[in-house]
Amino acid sequence: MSSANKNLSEFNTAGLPDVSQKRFAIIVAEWNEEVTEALFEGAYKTLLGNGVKAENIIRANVPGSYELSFGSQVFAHKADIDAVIAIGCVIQGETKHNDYINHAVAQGLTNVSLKYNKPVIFGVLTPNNQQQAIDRAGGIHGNKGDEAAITAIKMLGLV
Ligand code: DLZ
Repeated sequence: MSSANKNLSEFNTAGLPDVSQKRFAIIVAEWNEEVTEALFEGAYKTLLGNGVKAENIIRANVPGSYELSFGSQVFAHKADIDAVIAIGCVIQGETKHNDYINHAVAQGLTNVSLKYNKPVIFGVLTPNNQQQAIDRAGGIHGNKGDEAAITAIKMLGLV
């Protein structure tokens, strides 16, 4: 199902693991800041709403989505971080830069997750235009930040 037919803020929370003692890092790309701030807010509030303590949520900014892999690695490497959520928004432009960034970030985050055996969540929007991004950052299709937070919590149930 594409996100056009799904609300990213609606999920089944039955059976989520207890994450009251878990520590999360949220890495936020500064490009498309209006969107990434809304995604961060969604992720942060969803973690709090599911029992995570505010002092156990660490935020770090990186310049753009391309830097999310390294930013995530820095925190995944830390023994006291249980999961990392990478937040970004890469909007398709006149050139193919978005393809290069999206593929690099997807691969980079996967590599970090497997290297450190920790959930590293792809909270990156890859829309065709600004409106599609807004629709998924607290708009008509919900908030991908919410979805990323729930995904991190669910994955911690496996570790
Ligand atoms: C350069 C660039 C462009 C054109 N577009 C975006 C974007 O839509 N979203 C985003 O997060 N970052 C973008 N960047 C910046 C790159 O991610 C990166 O920060 C720079 O290429 C420096 O490495």
